[in-house]
Amino acid sequence: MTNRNPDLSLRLVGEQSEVAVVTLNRAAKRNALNDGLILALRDLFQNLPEGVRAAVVHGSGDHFCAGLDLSELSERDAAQGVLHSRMWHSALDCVEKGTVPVIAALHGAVVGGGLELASACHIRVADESTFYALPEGTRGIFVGGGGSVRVPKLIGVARMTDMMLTGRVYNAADGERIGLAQYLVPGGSALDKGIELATRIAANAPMTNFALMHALPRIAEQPADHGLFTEALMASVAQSAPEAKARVRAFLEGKAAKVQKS
Ligand code: 1HE
Repeated sequence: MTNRNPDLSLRLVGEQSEVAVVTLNRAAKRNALNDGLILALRDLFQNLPEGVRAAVVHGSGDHFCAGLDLSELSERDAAQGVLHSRMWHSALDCVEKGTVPVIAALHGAVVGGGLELASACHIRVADESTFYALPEGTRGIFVGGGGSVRVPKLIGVARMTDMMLTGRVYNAADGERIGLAQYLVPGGSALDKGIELATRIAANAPMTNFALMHALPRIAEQPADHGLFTEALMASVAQSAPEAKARVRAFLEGKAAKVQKS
């Protein structure tokens, strides 16, 4: 692994070290994301160890992440500002469109760039202490880490506009209700739940995970006719993988789990 930034750590869990647990380690600064930490995230997700099949991102201390490190918001001209935002884009693209599904395990503040990081993940698990905000509006700036593309996909343009115009803060329960997180769990249990889900995801056929990460979001943005064609191509690729054939055969032979009523 190329990451040597002490503000970011990686540990492998699971019977075959198949789950990567990525920890933001800047609790004294509420895990605010400075340039070094953003680049370390990019490097880490570009170079996950072989054998890793799913990842969980969480924050140390009382908060997930306080967003952009405001102490680095120095004088930049327009071109430098664009390049800085593009650096965030490339790092968070490595999270969203990397090699494995990523779960954000949330607690405390998930604000500004912290929400942008969380929204680049595929699943968000929030504990009861979680709160969400986009204080960029009140700081006189704008989102720059992909938030204007990803957050409206979760909650819609109207809710994001309200968060930024009025400084509205959503608590954990309301966050789950509007779609900021898919799971709401008791205080202190988001990381455990995230690892549990990641372990389950790691056991999927790799082609299924690939299709969900790389085909589904693109299909959702295609015109229906194109989307249906892409879906057919992806379905055919997935079905023809030997692992899919083996899994279907196992079910037909009564050797695989049935879907259980929840
Ligand atoms: C920081 C940052 C930060 C804390 N950059 N240093 N994000 C924000 O506007 C959110 C700003 N932060 C907060 O509102 C609060 O810190 C929290 C609600 C997250 C946490 O509150 P609390 O009471 O636990 O901590 P604190 O006392 O406010 O902060 C502890 C230290 O962390 C303190 O430094 P210290 O040297 O005085 O101990 C804070 O200055 C420092 N700290 N947050 C720098 N964000 C790609 S564009 C994205 C654009 C954005 O993300 S804008 C939104 C930025």
